[in-house]
Amino acid sequence: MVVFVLWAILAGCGSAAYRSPPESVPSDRLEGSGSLAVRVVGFDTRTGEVALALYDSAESFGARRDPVATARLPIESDTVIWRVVSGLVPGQYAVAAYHDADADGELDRAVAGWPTESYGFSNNARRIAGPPSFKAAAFSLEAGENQIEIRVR
Ligand SMILES: [Ca+2]
Repeated sequence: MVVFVLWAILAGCGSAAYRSPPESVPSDRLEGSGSLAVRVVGFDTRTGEVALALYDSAESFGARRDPVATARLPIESDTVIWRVVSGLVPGQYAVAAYHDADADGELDRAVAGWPTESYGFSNNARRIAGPPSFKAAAFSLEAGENQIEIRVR
């Protein structure tokens, strides 16, 4: 069950459309809003893609539904940077990421259900079994530019 939930959260990565701000307002100029850059490191190979999802509540994080933004980015160097410049409202957010090494759109799992592709969360939150809580993975996004780093493993 716990493993299933982890899988479900990670499966949400890259599965929903990116919510862009109104076109008439440059996204980085919405008053009081924040932008986010997520550095992802720790890839054991440069194959495939990294799938990412940004959540703004414990409910959406726990249910891996309604992410604020998602992305799938190729791994062209040791570091992948996801720039989420979308007029984010300051507050608590959490990011889930996994290395889709074979680019099949899924987090590969062993027969027992445990992920065989590397993954990580904001704050590098991790538990031995199952996903971290939103509280453990959440960070405060402030107005202006924000940057976090996630190490997948
Ligand atoms: Ca995969």
